[in-house]
Formats: sequence, structure tokens, C-alpha cells
Amino acid sequence: MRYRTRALLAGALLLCSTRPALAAVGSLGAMPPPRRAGHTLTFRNAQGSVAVTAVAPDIVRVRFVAAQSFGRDHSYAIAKRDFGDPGARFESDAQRSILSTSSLRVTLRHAPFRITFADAQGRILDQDDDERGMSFAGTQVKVSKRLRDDEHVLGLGEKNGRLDKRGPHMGGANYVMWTTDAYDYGDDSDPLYAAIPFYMIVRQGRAHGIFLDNTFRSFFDVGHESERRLSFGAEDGELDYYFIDGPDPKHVIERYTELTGRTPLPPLWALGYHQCRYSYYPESKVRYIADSFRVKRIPADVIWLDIHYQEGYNPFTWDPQRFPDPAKLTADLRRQGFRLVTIVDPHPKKQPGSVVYDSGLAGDHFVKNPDGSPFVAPVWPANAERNPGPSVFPDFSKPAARAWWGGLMKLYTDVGVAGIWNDMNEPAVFLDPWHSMPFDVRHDNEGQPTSHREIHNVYGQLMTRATFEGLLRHKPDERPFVLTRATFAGGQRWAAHWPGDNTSDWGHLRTSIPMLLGLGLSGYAFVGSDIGGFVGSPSAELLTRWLQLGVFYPFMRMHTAIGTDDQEPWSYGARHEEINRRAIALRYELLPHIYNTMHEASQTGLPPLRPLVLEFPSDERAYSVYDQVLFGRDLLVAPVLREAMHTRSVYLPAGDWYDFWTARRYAGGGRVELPVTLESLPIFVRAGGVVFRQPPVQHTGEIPGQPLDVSFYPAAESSASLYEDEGQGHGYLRGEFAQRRFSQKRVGGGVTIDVSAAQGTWRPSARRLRLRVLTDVAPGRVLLGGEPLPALSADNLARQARGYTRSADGFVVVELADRFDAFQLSLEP
Ligand code: MIG
Repeated sequence: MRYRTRALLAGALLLCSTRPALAAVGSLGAMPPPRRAGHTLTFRNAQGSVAVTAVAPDIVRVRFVAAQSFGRDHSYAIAKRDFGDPGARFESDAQRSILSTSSLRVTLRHAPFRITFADAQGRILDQDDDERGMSFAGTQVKVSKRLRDDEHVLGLGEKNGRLDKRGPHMGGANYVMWTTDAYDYGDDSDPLYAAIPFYMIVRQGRAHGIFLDNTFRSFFDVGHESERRLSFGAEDGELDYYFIDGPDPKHVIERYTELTGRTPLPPLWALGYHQCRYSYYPESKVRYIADSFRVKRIPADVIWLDIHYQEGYNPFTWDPQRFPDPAKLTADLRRQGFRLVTIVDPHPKKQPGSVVYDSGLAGDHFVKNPDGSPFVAPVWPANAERNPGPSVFPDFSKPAARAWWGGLMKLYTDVGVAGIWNDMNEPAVFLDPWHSMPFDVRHDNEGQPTSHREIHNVYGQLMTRATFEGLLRHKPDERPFVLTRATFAGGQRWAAHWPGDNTSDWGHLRTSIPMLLGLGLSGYAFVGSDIGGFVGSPSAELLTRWLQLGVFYPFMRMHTAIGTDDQEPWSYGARHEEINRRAIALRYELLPHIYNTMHEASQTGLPPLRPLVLEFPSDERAYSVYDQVLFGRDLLVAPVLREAMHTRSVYLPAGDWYDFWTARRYAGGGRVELPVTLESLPIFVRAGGVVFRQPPVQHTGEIPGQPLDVSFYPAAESSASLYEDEGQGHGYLRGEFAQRRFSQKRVGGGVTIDVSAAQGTWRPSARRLRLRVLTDVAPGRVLLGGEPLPALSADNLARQARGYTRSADGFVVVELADRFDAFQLSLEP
């Protein structure tokens, strides 16, 4: 593929383009004792300066420059700077300085200068490599740290390969952070679209994290150059990193996302099923797709428009033949329960007379050449079907340009577009060898102009920020929805992310899992790969398997490239249509659970899609298991990821697990072999798990009034909280939600279920609450609020005001009007 060869060539050239080491090369030698100001120790010698700051008891920041003073203290990633008094103590003698807090003891050896992070008891967590420590070469800055054999390296955002970033057989790997349009990427392509310079180390269950806050091209050498070293650094700028203490991986993610921000609670519709292709047009085709979902009773909430809705692929335009009346289209779709999302790329056409170009030029909002003229370049190949010709590019690193761009979003919100898809924002530019902007173009950089080398990695992230802020301005009562291809650390605050142009093959189905897990471990919770694969056409079986996995992608969207076969859930014959319908219906059944888990992500940063090791960090076997996932704390999902399988081997961590479909119990601590068919989607519930469901609906607008189903799986004691709200708007920030706790206790054959009164002021429309309690044997008596309930047949349960039944698979089922006050249900032996 020509395009691919070009991209690879560009990548190769970029790799050699690190600036030659004109200036000194060296590692930081001896330091005189530091000066202290506030919670910071500053060291300075002829080679450079180091500042070590206690940000919080469990967060320490290190800054290093090969200069006598630091530059502007500025970040595009950090969301929170003030963590209050870190409670730090400092001691210094001639040899070393020590910074200690309630959880950390940081030793700064003066000669040669080396840093060691230990816990409060002095157990070493992280340590500069003795020979190298911090170093510089020309403009490059770097630190080398000791890497121990039993350390697992997780995170690094969107990366290919295994869950543990040490690479195959601990052979090491080198990763680059440089946002890249990686069309048709392969197993070993690096870098890809997102740049998230964050990793976590877990050793014997004990975790800490490191975040490198530098937007230049950066690198992470994980045991590659030497198996005993992990080195990271950047081509230019400061070595500015944060050490974030655990003790467990969850705590690291919580603190990292407190520092860089969290995914806000999305609108409920955005957690439904999305249907996309490159491209649905004209309007009649879009209506046909919408009608087909409803006629075929396949649930869906969103239809997407790719670049063919525009006039010559020019953002902010509508092709008048293909889409004569967008406002009418969105209104009609809304009546069918659909929302419309449109693509908006960062490259308006250079077109004097157009509002976008003229106002951008007048406001000085475009990226510039070194001579101050606007930078102009092509984004599509000259032979594109409707090539818009040369484009200009907003400078999203300029606050006024972000506001201007946000203002333009009104052109979309005014016609009823519900969300915006930001593509090509690496940025992708059809100029060789960069396949992006030349390094010397100029960006405002929030008032301190700089070259593209410093802004490249945040260009997409800042675009999503401008888009998000604009949507919020025009529709202040709605939760913005933005999807982005390129992003940087902190971008989780503004957009969901998908890993670009994957391929319709089984390998890509499988690798989507560790890739999305890595993003989740790096603070990016709202993610999903193109279901079915973008490049090429999947077999019927592959598409079905991908949809089954996709039920648990936090963002569930089917998408495919231009010129591929039809790729809708019904495009593969009746049998597949039925199985695909069931997969999507399961997504809707589980929406109360999924929404709850996304809410947890917005509060804690913990991703919905989790590797086993996030819940079981001390289970060494779990580090090599990434063909199955946890969804939240309680669901373990092991989709079938290979062709023509009759069995699926599943690793169950220690403890009991229950088959979601049959309620059969399995003992964990090893593998089980399950027989599977095309219909199978193996799911297990953790012992003590609480699962929230509703009947499947055709779209999220049909949810009000549906009964809520709460299933309790056995454990001596467990509880879960359920968060619900209107599913849209910002009232929830003012207390308009309903949140309550569902707890169980089991003693001597009896079960007590306690449901707390709901906090918050919002209540759904009248509905039933169905409690389902899995038990080994039928109870002697069932009491609701102390009153015995009559035993009923399943049929009668829905018709009677009071009663219980026991299902064939072992659940005691009780139904009542959902009143949101506290009550108790007890099952007596
Ligand atoms: O390949 O807008 O990754 O999802 O369909 C050209 C057209 C640009 C790349 C995106 C893909 C999208 C396509 N775009």
C-alpha cells in the first residue's frame, strides 16, 4: 500500500531526526547541598539544575534542566496543582538530602547526584541507575532507573504488544511518544495515535507510577538497551516527572488522574451502540440505516457521518446534494431515538470568502510558517474524490484560537448534531517526510511561541479541549461528547478515544485488548476500537466475535473504511444477525452496570475495562493474561478471540466465580476449559459481585419506566453502590442523582440484604425493583421488611403485589415498587 510505505518512510526519517548533539553530553555529576524554598529543594551545579518538590505526601515532582534556571512552569496535562500541605520534612548534610512525608522517603545523594524513592519504612521502590542517573545530550534530557527482574511495567498509554511492557520474554522494548497517523498499523508499529508518557511499576503487588510531563518527542526504554535499566526522556525541554506512590495500582491511577484529570460522566446515549462507516451518504442512506435498526429490532443510539457529508471534505460545510437539510435529518432521527455525530477535522480549506477561513485569518488563529505567514498544506491526496485543495490549521495552543474554534461548533449544535468526532489531529498532513507539520512551523504555546516539535504531541489534545469547551458553551445543559484520534496525557478530560485504523483480522481483535487496557491504566477510561476492524472486511464470524468483545468496550462503535463491504450487524445473514442482535441487546441490558462503572471512573479515574492485575496485583500469573478482561470490579469477560473455536480456556483468579449465564460456580486459582459455540460470550461474576441490569431496550430513550434488576452472587459479606441519574445534563453536579448501597451478609444458611436509602434528589419515573439472590438451597422463609412473603410461581410474581419465587438456576427473586428508601430483605434457612 503506497500510503503505508510512505508513512513508514516518514517514521524512519523522524527517528533519525533527533537533533545532533551540538551541546554538551554528560550526566549530572556532583551537586552542592540544596537551597530550600517551601516544599522544594533546588540543586544547582555548572551542568544544570534539579528541583525536587513534595506535591503531596505520596506525590513528588522532579525537574531537571541542563541550564542554570528553569523555564516557565507550564503544563498542558496537569489539572490540579494544589494538593494542600504535603507534610514534608527535609534534612541535609554534605553527602545527601532527605525529603520525607508520611508515605515516602526520598534520598538525594549529592555526589554523583542520584535519587532513591523508598516507602516510609525505607523499602526501595525506585532508584536512579547508579552509573547514569540524569543525563543530557544536546537538547535531550533523560534519566536512567534501575529495573529489577520482578518488576512489571504497565501503562504507557496506547501501545502495541503485551500487557507487561517489558516485551516478549523480558527482552525489553523501546517506546516512542509521538502522535502519529498510523493507517493500517501492524503488531509492532510504534508510535500510534496517542502519546501518554505515563507508566506504572508493580513489584510483588506493590505499585508506583511515573508521569513524564514533557510534550516533545519522548521515549521510554524498558529494559531494551540493558535489561537492568528503564530509561526515559525527551528530545528537548525539561525532564519534568512525577513520582506517584501506591501502594496498590488502583491508588496510583486515582492519584495520576487527580493530577491530570478524569473522564467526565458521559451522556447515557454515548454508552449505547454507535454505527459508523466511511461514509454513510447521502441522507437517504442514513435514513435507511436508522430504519433498518428499528425494523430489525437491533438496539442503537448513534449514527455517524464521516467526511462525505462535507463539501469537498471541508469541515463546517454540508454537501448540498447529499445532505440538503441537516436540521430536518437530525430532528427526524431524534424522533426515532437516534443521535447524529459528525466528523470535524482540524484543516479548514484555504478559501477566501468562507466564514471559517476569513474569521480565522482575521483573528490570527492559524499555525504559522517561520516568516509569520499562515502555514498551508494538503491533507488529502491530490487524486482524492473531492480534494478540497490546500488547508490551513488552527493553532489550538493559542487560547483565543481555541475560543474561536469552540465558537464554530455552533454551526453543528444549531442543526442538532449531538457530538463531534475529531480525526486527523496528530496532526495528519500530507507533507513528506513528516506526514505532519514541518518541525519549524510556529505555535503560540499559550503566549510563549515555540516550534511544532513542542506542540505536535498536544495538538490533538488541545483540539478536543477547544471542541469540548465550544459544545459546552453552545449547549450548556448538555454533556459534551467528543471522540478523538490523537491525544496526550490529560486529554481524558475532553474526549473519548479510539485507536484509529485497525484491520479486520483476528490479530487486531486480540491486540485491541492490551491496547485498551494500557490506555485505561494510563488514565484514559472512555475508549473503544473500531468493531469489525477499519481496513478490509471481516468474515461473518470475526464480526460477530468483535461485537461480543465490543459489548465491553467502554465506547462501542462499529466502523469500516471506504470501499469495504457493508458492515452493519445484519450484513452477514440471518444467523449472524440474530447473534449480533443478542450481543448489542446485552450491552443495553447491562447499561445500568456500565453507566455505574463509568460514573466510578469519573470519580476515581479507575477504568471500566481492567486487566486482571488491577484487581489481583499479587497474582503473578495474571500478568500474562490479557485475552480476557474485567469490566469494573465484578465481571470477568473472556470472549472468543480465535476462529472456529470449540473450547475457550479461561483463567480465573483465586476465589469463587459464577457463570453469568448459568449461575454455575467455578473455583478460581487456575484455568477452566469451556465448550463454546458461535453464540458463546463467556462472562463470570466474582463471588460477592452485584450486577445491575434492565430489560433490553431499542435505545436509551426507552429506559424510563423499565424495571431495575439487582443480582447478588454469594459471599460472606459484600456490597456495591449503584449510581443513577437522568443520563444527561449537569443537574447531577447539584445533587440530582440517586445513589445507594446494596449489601449482603450470609451467616449459617441465611442471607440478609440491606438496601440503603438513596442519596441525591433525582428519582426515575415509577418502576419495579427486582432483587435476585443466588443461593444453594431454597430458603425456608423470605421476609421483606420483617414481613414474610408468599412463595409464588415465576409467572405470578410480576402480577402480585407481594411475593417471591425461586428460579430454576437458583435465584430467589423478589419484586417490589422501587421507592428509594432503606429496607431489608432476609432469607431464612
Ligand atoms: O483515512 O475520515 O481513522 O476512522 O473513517 C482518512 C475518514 C481519514 C481516518 C480515520 C477513519 C476515518 C477516515 N479518516
